Amino acid sequence: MSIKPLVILPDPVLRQVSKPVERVDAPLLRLADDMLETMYDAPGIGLAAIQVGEPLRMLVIDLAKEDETPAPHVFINPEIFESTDDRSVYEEGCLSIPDYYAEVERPAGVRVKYLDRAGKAQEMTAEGLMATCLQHEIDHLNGVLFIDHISKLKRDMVVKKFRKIAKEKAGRLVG
Ligand code: GNR
Ligand code: NI
Repeated sequence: MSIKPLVILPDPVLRQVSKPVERVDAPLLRLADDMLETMYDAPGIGLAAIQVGEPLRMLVIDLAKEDETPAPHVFINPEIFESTDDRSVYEEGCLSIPDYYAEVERPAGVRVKYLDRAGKAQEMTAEGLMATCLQHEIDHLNGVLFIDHISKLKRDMVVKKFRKIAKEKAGRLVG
């Protein structure tokens, strides 16, 4: 297993629409394990493949607290087929937008179809943080970031700040 570098805003890779997984095979499961290891290392509670530069429709989630037994979930080709009308607000963050947090309102519950690690079709009904996290990750598969759900003023400020950081980093690399 290996920890992979994270793709950070404003990298245009984050805006790609990921492609469906065609077969659940050993290299794909290896990628899932690398994503879990990368997520635990960060640490984060979810990660989409595009965040490690792989434009595939796969995401991992583990909501277990640090003192709890790990509960890794792998979702391949996930699709939301039902959302509740009632909404909930969570303070979200993203490993691709380090150290920035903002409240986002989303449907409070979702039902998701996906393939598991065995390539078997599954359904999950999710509420609370799992529902929010699934929506945040499925957004990544479509090139959407949580800052797309906040005001344009705030979003423009965040993007500007991360552009500046990227420029400074590029400058240091050139020396
Ligand atoms: O680690 C993460 N925490 C988080 C908190 C609230 C809502 C969503 C998330 S997902 C995020 C990891 C990440 O960037 N996944 O794409
Ligand atoms: Ni994210």
